[in-house]
Amino acid sequence: MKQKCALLSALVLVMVFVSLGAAFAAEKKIVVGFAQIGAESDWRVANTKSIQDACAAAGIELRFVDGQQKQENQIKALRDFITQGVDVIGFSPVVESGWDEVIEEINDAGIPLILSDRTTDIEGTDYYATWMGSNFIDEGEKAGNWLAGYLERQGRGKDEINIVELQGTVGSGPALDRKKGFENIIAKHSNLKITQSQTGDFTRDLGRTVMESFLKKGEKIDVLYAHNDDMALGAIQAIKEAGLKPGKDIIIVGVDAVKGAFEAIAAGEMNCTVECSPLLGPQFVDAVKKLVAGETLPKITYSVEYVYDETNAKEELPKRQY
Ligand code: GZL
Repeated sequence: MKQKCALLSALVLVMVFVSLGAAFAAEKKIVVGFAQIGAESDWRVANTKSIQDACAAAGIELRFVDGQQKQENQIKALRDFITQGVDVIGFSPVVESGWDEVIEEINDAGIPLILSDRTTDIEGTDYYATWMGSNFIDEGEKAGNWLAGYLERQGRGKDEINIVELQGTVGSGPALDRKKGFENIIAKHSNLKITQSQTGDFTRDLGRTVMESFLKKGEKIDVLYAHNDDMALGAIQAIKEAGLKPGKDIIIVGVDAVKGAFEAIAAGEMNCTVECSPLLGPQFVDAVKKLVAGETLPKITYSVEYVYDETNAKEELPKRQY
């Protein structure tokens, strides 16, 4: 009899501990450290909001650092996350190179790493759990193909066309690959030439300043290809101040598909924007939860994206979230 009571009380004790453990596990908040690039563009602001909103909705504690477009700030934030022992680290690298050391420290600490939006030049894919974002070469090719088709439709398919290019942040994945993708297409059309190309660092102000310098050269400019809409919108100001009609005297192609680009296209001041979705928050939270649950994720997940111009921008504008 006594043995039965002892067994029963041991069983009850075990059940109490198990349920306490489960309750604790259920209670323990997931803590994520996210080292963001900065707030350089409407795209980035929307990207940050998407991640913050999704983490808040999921009850995830987000420790968010704005790197102000400086690599050293992001590296410091990543090291702080390691010291804090967060559950998962998220990160969008401002440039491709210079991350080897800190990434090794993250791997040595055994903290899963999610790469969001941008890429690094580190060999292989073992150093991160998953990458989510856009195919930047594809975006450059979409821009080039749209331009070639538009010129054809305008009866200018054989004209000598001078293109000026506003590049994104020097050394960043989107700047390198959007240039590469666009040039893949330009190479197929001998009448299309990039005559001037300079970085505008993805910002509106610099886009405007560099466009002013392009215009001051006095060379014929038929097209502006900007690696993001913010630089295109800044350049539109410079084109107007030079007494020219943006969207007419100079064809303008951007990337991101931010609201300002839709408004400019609807006003006839811009011609095309290639979508690059910043709304990665829900995908990011889904990946965090799966990693914490011990699941393995696909190494790459591309966003589904479209091209907008005067044929569809007006109708799409009211639906835009960023
Ligand atoms: C692209 C993203 C780029 C945007 C810019 O995924 O990294 O950075 O195109 C932003 O607007 O600054």
